[in-house]
Amino acid sequence: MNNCDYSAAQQRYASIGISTEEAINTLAGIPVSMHCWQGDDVSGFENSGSLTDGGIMATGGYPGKARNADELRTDMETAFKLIPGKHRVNLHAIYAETGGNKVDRNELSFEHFKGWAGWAAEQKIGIDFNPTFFAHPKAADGFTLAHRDPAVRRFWIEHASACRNIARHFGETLGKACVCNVWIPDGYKDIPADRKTPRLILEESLDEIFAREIDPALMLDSVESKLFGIGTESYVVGSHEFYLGYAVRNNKLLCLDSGHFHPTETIEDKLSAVLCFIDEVLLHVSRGVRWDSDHVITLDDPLIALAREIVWGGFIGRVHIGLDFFDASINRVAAWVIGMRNMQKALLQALLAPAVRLRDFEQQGRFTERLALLEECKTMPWIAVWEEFCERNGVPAGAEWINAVMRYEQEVLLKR
Ligand code: RNT
Ligand code: ZN
Repeated sequence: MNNCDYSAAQQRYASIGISTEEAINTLAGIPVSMHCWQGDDVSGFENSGSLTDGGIMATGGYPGKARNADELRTDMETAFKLIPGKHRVNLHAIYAETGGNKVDRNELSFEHFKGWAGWAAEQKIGIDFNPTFFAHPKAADGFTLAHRDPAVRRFWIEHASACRNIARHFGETLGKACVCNVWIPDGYKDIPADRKTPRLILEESLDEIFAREIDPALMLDSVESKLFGIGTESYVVGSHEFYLGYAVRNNKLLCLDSGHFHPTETIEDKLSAVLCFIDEVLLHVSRGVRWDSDHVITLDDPLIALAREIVWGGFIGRVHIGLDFFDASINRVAAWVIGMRNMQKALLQALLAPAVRLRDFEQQGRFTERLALLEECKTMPWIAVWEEFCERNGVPAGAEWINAVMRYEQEVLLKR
């Protein structure tokens, strides 16, 4: 791309009242939390249980997955070199570095994440965190925080508490609040006779976990709902209604994962609704294909619609954007790059759209013009602005990034 394409685009946007410079600056200030678990198919470093026990699954046998924290960090650094802007990394408790010692999840402490914290400080990025309630013998029967056995429940409450503490330390060390997101797999394969009791137990567990007040400048609690999972096809304790109610009542962040609703149900419409009642939202941007399959996000209509809601609703400061997919059938570094760049491209398109004009049309009942202009936006020269943004950030603007990943595959990944 050359400057003349950018200045032509700049002029074209100026003619509809949009400043491309402003869009670029705003985009530069929106971090996306890149999930570490795409790098190793959600394996983590513990080897203690099966992923499907948590109702999730990574399929595919693409070579070169990261086997330890150093490899995972190097892979993420490689991805970040191909993604414009400064972002965040989303970690799970199973990525603890315990120096070969077995440390059970209820005993984890910040000590085990010093390697990550040091690296994040060096990279000048923030960290987000997740307790891991799956792939563990104590989750093998499908219940964790909603377990009827108090001893099992205790273990998971301790784990969650340990994780909040780790998250707080990340926030303190890195000077950026760490979002600590609770997702549990609990539920039933077949028709339950009692939907109520597990929910009451879960509520009690959460109350206990969150009883300790932590400064929101350091750590933010969020809760993630789900509709169904593998082995929990008929009933999930932590449903959308459950956590929406919980978040509203207890002033928590609600996490909306785009794969956690009915297969044709998208999440863009939920943002302006839930943000009437809760302060902040966490997004797990994902792509379900027929089920919660966690495919890499593409620049599709749901993604564009979601980005528009974030931007046009004025919610940039209240929505924490995280990605959540894990495809083991393609190059994992490429999966990150594709997903991150798509999220940013969707945001850029939203930033470049004539939102004020569209709203004016709407207010005046001029729906023909609203639809016509919305469609015109799709083919405006936003790509020239994207390329300019990439160039200013020192990353490849177009498809050249793929060669960089393929070189890395040859030189590093295939040697693992
Ligand atoms: C599972 C949830 C959850 C996980 C990650 C690994 O359905 O989406 O967020 O994907 O925590
Ligand atoms: Zn998720």
